[in-house]
Amino acid sequence: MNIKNNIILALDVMSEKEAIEICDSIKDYIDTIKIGYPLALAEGLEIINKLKDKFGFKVICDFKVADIDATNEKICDETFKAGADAIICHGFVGSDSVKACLDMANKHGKELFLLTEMSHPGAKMFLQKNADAIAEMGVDMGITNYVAPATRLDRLSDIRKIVGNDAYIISPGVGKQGGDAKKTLEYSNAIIVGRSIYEADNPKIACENIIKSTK
Ligand code: O7M
Repeated sequence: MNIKNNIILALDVMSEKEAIEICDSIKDYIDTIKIGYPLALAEGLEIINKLKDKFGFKVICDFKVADIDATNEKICDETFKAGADAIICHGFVGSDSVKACLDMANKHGKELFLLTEMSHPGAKMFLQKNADAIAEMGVDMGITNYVAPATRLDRLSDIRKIVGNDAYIISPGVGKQGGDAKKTLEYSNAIIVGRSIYEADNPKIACENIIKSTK
C-alpha cells in the first residue's frame, strides 16, 4: 500500500459530521484512513464509501477480525463489499481463521493486515508471549502486511526481523500512547495516529507537526 507521508489517520470519532470536518482539515497531508468499530458502529458501513467518494481516501477497516474461519469469511466479505481497501485481522485465533480473511481479501483483490502484538500495556499479559509466533505464521502464509506496536521499539524491531524488510508494517501508538513518530518509522512503513490529530485544536497543524518531526 502506498501511504502519503507514511501516516494513517485512525478516525475514531463518533459521527459522520465530525469525521468529515477532520478529514476536510487533513486531506492535504493524509490519503489513508483507518475506520474501526467506533465510527462504523455509530454511522454504519456506508461511512466507508461516503469518505472515499468525498476525499478519495484509501480506507483500512480495523475490525480486528478474530472469529472462526466461517464467520471471518462473512465479516471480511461484507467489509470489502462496503468499499474497504484493506481489513485488519487478529493472528491469535490461528491460521485457519486468518486464512479465511486472506482468501477473502484475495477474492476481492484487496489487502489484509495481520495484527501481531498490540500497543497497549495489557498486550504484555497474553499477546506478547505469542506475537513472534503470530508473525512467523504470517510469513509462512505469505502475508505481506502487518500491524506492530510503536510503543515498544524493541518488539517492533523483533517483528520486523521476523517478517523481513519487504513486508509492510503499520504501527499504532504514536502520540497519546507514548510512541515517537520518527523512531517508529525506522522500523515501520507507516504510523497510525488518532487522538493526537483528531483531538487537536487544529488537526491540520497537528498533522504538519507530526510530518515535520519525522524528517
Ligand atoms: O493514536 P491513538 O492512540 O488515538 O489511536 C490508535 C489507534 O490504533 C486506535 O484506532 C486503536 O484502536 C488502534 N490500535 C492501537 O492503538 N493499538 C494496537 O495494538 C492496534 C491498533 C490497531 O490499529 O489495530 C489494528
